[in-house]
Amino acid sequence: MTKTRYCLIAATALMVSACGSKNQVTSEAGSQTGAATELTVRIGHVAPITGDQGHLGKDNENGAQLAIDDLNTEGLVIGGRKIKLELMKEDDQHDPKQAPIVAQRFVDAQVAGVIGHLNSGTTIPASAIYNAAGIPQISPSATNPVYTSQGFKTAFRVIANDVAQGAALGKFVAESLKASKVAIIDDQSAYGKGLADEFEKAARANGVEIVAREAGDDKTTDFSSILTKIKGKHPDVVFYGGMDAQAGPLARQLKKLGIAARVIGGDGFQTPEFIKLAGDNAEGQYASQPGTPKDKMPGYTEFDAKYRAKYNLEIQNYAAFTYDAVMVMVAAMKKADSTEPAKYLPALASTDYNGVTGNIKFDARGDLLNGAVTVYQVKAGKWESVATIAAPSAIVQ
Ligand code: ABU
Repeated sequence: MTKTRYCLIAATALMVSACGSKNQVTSEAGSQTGAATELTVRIGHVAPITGDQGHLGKDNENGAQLAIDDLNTEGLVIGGRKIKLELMKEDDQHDPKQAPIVAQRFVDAQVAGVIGHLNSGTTIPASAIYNAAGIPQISPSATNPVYTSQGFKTAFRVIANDVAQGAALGKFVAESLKASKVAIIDDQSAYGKGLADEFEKAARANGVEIVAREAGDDKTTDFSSILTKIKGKHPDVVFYGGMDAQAGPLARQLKKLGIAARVIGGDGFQTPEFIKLAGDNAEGQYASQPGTPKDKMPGYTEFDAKYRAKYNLEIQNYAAFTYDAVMVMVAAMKKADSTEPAKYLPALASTDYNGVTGNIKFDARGDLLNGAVTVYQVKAGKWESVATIAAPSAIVQ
């Protein structure tokens, strides 16, 4: 009996806990052996659940679980079978070396699809493994353009990429902040360095002088030597390409060193955690987030209330994007009337779905079409949207 790429487990007294059992089906649900009427279909979710990005990873995982719970409550029938969805949860610790190991675990478990990874640095190496196995992957948060530039038909994201984000930030710094001198620091990750490169290109094209380009890494929390170098260059703005666990201390240390420059960066630190970590220098800082302003997203207010009620937590960042990613994947399964990757993949590629975050359609590479970028500023201790910039192109050339 040939194994399918997905795991269907009979939800009966005969239920088993792993694939490779006699309860697996060979093609569509109708060929399953046994008396089961409900089938369990596993979807993988992966993000850093432990470590300094654990709050972000858990936020994504919570968003995915909410979608799974909503879909199970709604009741799914696909291929003539009642379907119960199950989220297989993994932690890649935002480690590019760990990502392929987790990806192989999903392949071995024959998941129907993967939601993740959170980081570009993990999403990119893992995507080759999913592609080789024919398993659809939707990242809710990885924004480096390389992910969708590898020619993989299995790779999608529900968030605008960093070509769009870097261009929007470069334009904002020049036109809205009227900055003439900018210092750039990145964390040398695929995301942080990639976004900093895109920002640098766009800022220069808009007439901004780049007075310094420095780098820490994705564990750096002491920026004193970098900031001491930068201080003498008198930047109006310090751009940081990286995540909130680093951007928060960076903002705090700027003030301590008497540097008056504003901090600006991308979605990696447009979080409540940044505000907490930046302490008395959070106020007035800027960060962008792909998408329209959250309070204008079609289902965001309702989603936010549901999330808070279920988890007693505020959303960190990508929970709604992750919710949409699961919904888009399952909508494709429904449209194809199959949970088998090879069968629902074409339906996924032609997605036209109105989600919590907006309309989701993919271009030929799997990038979100028409993704806008919004810039937020911390005002009275909260992120408030201050500008929305239409993406010039969501496709890297
Ligand atoms: N988009 C920012 C955080 C995730 C990443 O792309 O690495």
